[in-house]
Amino acid sequence: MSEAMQETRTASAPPPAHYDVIVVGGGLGGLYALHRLRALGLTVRLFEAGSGVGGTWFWNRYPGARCDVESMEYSYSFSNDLQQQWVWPERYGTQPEILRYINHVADRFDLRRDIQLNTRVTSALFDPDVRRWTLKTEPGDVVSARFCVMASGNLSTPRVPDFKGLAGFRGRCYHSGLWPHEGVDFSSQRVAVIGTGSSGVQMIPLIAAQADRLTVFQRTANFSLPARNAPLDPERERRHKEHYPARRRAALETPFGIAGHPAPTQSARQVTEQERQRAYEAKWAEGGSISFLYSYTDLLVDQASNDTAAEFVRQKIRGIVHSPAIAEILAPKDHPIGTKRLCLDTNYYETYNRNNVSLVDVKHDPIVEITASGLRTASTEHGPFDAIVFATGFDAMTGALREIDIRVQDGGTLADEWQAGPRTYLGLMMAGFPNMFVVTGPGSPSVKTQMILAIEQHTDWIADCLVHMREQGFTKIEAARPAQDAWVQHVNEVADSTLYPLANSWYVGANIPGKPRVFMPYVGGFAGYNQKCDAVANNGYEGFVMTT
Ligand code: N01
Repeated sequence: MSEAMQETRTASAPPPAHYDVIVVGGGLGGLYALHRLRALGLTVRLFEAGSGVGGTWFWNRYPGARCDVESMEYSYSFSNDLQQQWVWPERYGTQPEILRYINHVADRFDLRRDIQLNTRVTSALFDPDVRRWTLKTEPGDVVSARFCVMASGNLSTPRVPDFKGLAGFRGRCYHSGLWPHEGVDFSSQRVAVIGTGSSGVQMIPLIAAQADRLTVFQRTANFSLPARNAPLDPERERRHKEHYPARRRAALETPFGIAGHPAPTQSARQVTEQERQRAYEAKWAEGGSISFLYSYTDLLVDQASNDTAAEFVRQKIRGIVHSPAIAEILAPKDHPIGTKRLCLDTNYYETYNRNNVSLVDVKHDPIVEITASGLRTASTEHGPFDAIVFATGFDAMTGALREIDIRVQDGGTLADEWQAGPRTYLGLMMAGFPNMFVVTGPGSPSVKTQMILAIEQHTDWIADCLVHMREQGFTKIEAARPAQDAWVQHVNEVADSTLYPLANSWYVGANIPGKPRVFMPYVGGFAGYNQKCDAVANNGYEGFVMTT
């Protein structure tokens, strides 16, 4: 495993072509993997397509981009010094602030010397005879490694729908996930935004405030709750930091990987209408999505209970938006609340009261084509527009991995293997693809949790596994197909016992035409999942096959 360990390098020397581990992706997952695995004495090289580290937070620079998990939670826990010393200015971190934090981590832990930027991994080929992966990159590197750790992200493949006429649009086009680094000034412009997921909901109020006119094209109305962002109260910060390690441990015992929200004890159906209203009002005033979904035990599993929360939010929308007709378009009625990613906003619904903002319901009046100067729906010509902003989302969870030509010598590709939907064992490995780990892959809680906690849990598991292999003299590990089949079945059964599959969400790939409809994240809760991973490891890596 450690044939490259002895090599010494200087800053100017070309990197060696053989490593113990290649990490793909320089976001929060990849950086922690590099830090953790290098500390084991392994030679590690990290490839990142962008010109800087940060992953999601490097690319998504649209106006208003901000995390919807509170800053004190959405941060690394592996270094107590780091979490004690870093000061988050606001309740929810802005994109520039989070990127600053990530860069600080890269410097503080001296990660940059093993990171190669501007390098997109294009293929990975496993040779069973030598038990090594050979990776090729877009600038033309050819490197080999015993192990690959794919930290290529769950929401890292931006997607612009294949609209007729798009290439002929004479104005500027932007995607939320590929935002120009220098920013965009929409002053005096007529702007169209397509998409009202988390990205659209965050950017729309800011673009509306700057642009001359904004037209929003909404296909699915989304539920959004007030974030109630504010400067972080120093006393609250002090109290949090005083118990930081204990809070992090407590987070491991929760379904969403976030501590501080007492688990509900009652069904929404067990209490009176009055009591429910009081509870929802309190959560609405507090802000945040976890707290709201945690109002009752069964909001995500019982339609009638869910209806009570959904109706509460619909009434709020009707109360905020002055035009009853617009309020009805904005009030979601086609999916249970929380089954698409619940958005958090600052003045989202209020924005539709501005007289420079209009809303087009493209579910009932679909976009037919982009014209040279605007956009045509079935009934109307919209525009002219100076700019169209696509807040149309990502090829989520599988896109980044499927884009790399991953294959085993003389075998099929991972993309072929996943034609009917992703298949993994614990979201960590794929049967038939030895020595390739995934950080927060499909089949793990990933996007349904506090992502950084999920990243640390996965990476720690991978690190422990590599130590075990080194100690036992194993050079190859692979997920066993029966274990993977059983896990995939379990992931589906758990999802089917909830309301999640009722929504056309990116969790099921519904935003990508032709993508198989498979529920991709594991929604059985982070705590149980973590215990399962520990049990597997403690049981001799049950379900994995290791060979010397
Ligand atoms: O993407 P989305 P996103 N015609 O897929 C619409 C994370 N995130 O970038 O719902 C017309 O959610 C699409 O309509 P529909 C977070 O996990 C976090 O906003 O498919 N419309 C939808 O309205 C989030 O869930 C943060 O019917 C089309 C929108 O585009 C995930 O990233 C911030 C269309 C896409 O919404 C993705 O969010 C931002 C078409 N052909 C993102 N195709 C925070 O932490 C798509 N749409 C706060």
